Amino acid sequence: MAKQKTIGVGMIGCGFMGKSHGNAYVTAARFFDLPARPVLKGVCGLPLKAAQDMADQWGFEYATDDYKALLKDDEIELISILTPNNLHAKVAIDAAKAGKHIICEKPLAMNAAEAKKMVAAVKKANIVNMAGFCYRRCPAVSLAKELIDDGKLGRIFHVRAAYLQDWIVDPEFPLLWRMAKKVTGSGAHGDLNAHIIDMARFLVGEFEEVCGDMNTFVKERPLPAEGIGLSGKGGKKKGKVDVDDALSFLARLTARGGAKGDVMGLFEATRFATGNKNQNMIEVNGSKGSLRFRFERMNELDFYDATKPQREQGWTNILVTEPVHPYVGSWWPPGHLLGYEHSFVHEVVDTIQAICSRKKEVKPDFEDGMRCNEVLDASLASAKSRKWVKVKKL
Ligand code: SOE
Repeated sequence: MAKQKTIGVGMIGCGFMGKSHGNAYVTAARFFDLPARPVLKGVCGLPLKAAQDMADQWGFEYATDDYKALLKDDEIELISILTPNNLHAKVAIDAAKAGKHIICEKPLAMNAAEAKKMVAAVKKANIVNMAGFCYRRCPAVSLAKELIDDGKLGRIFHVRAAYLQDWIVDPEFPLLWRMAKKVTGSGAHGDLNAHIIDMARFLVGEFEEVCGDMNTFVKERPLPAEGIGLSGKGGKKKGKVDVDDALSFLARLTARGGAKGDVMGLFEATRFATGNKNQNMIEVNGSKGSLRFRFERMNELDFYDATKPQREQGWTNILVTEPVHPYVGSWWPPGHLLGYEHSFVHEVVDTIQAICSRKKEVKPDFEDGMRCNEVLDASLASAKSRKWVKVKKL
């Protein structure tokens, strides 16, 4: 058997996203026919023990607490940036200068101005760059895109999306980095609206203007005493929460091929939607039909085909597990469901294919990440001013 080409991988950050990307790199070549097999080289994390534990558990060759060590390693070609948001720009620009291909977690940057510098750096370095909006690569969302591009929905009227969680409803839940403005930029907004903004751009088109509202329901929380990531305990001392707990906004969008600003959009991100654990949902209504997706039922896509004879019209629930559905043919037989982690495997598959291709392009790229940051910036400014704000394209 001919020896398969390999591609050295480095990971910076080893929390929740470390596991998602680590698993994707380990799994991708086992299921997909890849032009190069990822090899886990180095992982960087703080404290060093966290990186060492990750290296041992996932099979990285070494651990470090200095990300520049990974950038100096000539055997590493592809880097995943999985740090808190305030480090994305610095690390990505350094990685681009070192000539590494990059997958960077979302939101790409703290704001659009910072994202613009990242876009410039990856363009200059001519490297493959992906912004980690994983939900695009759930097979049901990819199928929705195919159906919309095939014209199945006709002229688009509405896009309605919500990302609902409830993990911080308890006021005693500690003030983790995801609630500290200088580290995260914003709260539910950058964390969750980033995803649904990207899905709306993917499925429908570009944002023109927005009108937002936001609230911070719990203004002070215990500072974390122990634990990292999405869990951990609070201590006795309290700190001020300086980000939103929820941010909703109206929008006007331009659908591909449609009149400017003709589509009405409605978006909501909250960590206070009691009972909703990770309910990321989107619905698109058009002149010929509608589509809706709910992540907590991620293997299904609902389609209403209004072109059918009236007596046959009704919502069709498509179980997206047939080999004809995007990505599915490489997994299990029909009816064997996929999960959250598969969307990250699909990111890795498409990134490696791009690295080995002549065009060296993959979507969503850093420019898409910047477009999303522009919408985040505009809707945050609007929620503060309580006025409609135009989305400024940088
Ligand atoms: C936390 O709210 C979080 O982990 C997000 O940061 C992810 O992007 C989302 O997919 C799941 O929830």
